[in-house]
Amino acid sequence: MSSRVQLKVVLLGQMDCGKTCLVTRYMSGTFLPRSQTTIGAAFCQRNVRVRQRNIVVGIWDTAGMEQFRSMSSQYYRGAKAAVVCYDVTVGESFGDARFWIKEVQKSEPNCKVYLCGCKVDLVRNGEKRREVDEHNAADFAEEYETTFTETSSKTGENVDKLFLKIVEDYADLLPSLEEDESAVTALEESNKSAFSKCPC
Ligand SMILES: Nc1nc2c(ncn2[C@@H]2O[C@H](COP(=O)(O)OP(=O)(O)O)[C@@H](O)[C@H]2O)c(=O)[nH]1
Ligand SMILES: [Mg+2]
Repeated sequence: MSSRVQLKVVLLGQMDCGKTCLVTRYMSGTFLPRSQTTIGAAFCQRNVRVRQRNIVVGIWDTAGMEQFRSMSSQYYRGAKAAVVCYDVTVGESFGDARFWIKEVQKSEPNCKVYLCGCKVDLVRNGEKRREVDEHNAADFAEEYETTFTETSSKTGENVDKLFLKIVEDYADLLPSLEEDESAVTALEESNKSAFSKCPC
């Protein structure tokens, strides 16, 4: 049975920068070594327990529309978090990140943005040269008031941590459990007094 999504997370970024692999690693703990273009609408859902709450997280992945730099407004609608990805070995993809941050901030001003440098394993093992400096990316993230991290979907580095932070940030904005309880108590009290006033 599917539950109602509370926390909508959207993935954004240049084609091939690693978005689908990031979602796959988080959802199933696996890595797809072959390039697979996301076909059709990609959506997945996961229940996460944080701060003594169960939160239903829905993750939307782009379906190739990113190559035209045009996502439908429906894609952004209601998103509470956006993971804006780039490839740490492709400088141009970092330039694109700026575009996506502006797009999401324009469409959903309350959506929290997380900047994510993907494929960091390629520079750690010397397979590829880094084209995006970590400090520049961190400064850039600060300028746009976003959170910054570098991940590898191949090794799993920082992947769970990134999504856990997204869910925790969301949970921190919810009314506290005590407030929920006192609201329920207040409601019960008001119901009681409503009954006591009942003429029948
Ligand atoms: N080494 C390495 N390759 C990656 C990583 N993430 C994605 N890739 C590869 O990069 C290519 C594009 O990845 P994909 O997730 O489909 O990109 P998308 O178009 O942004 O969804 C694929 O061939 C992946 O196997 C990573 O963390 N490390
Ligand atoms: Mg994809």
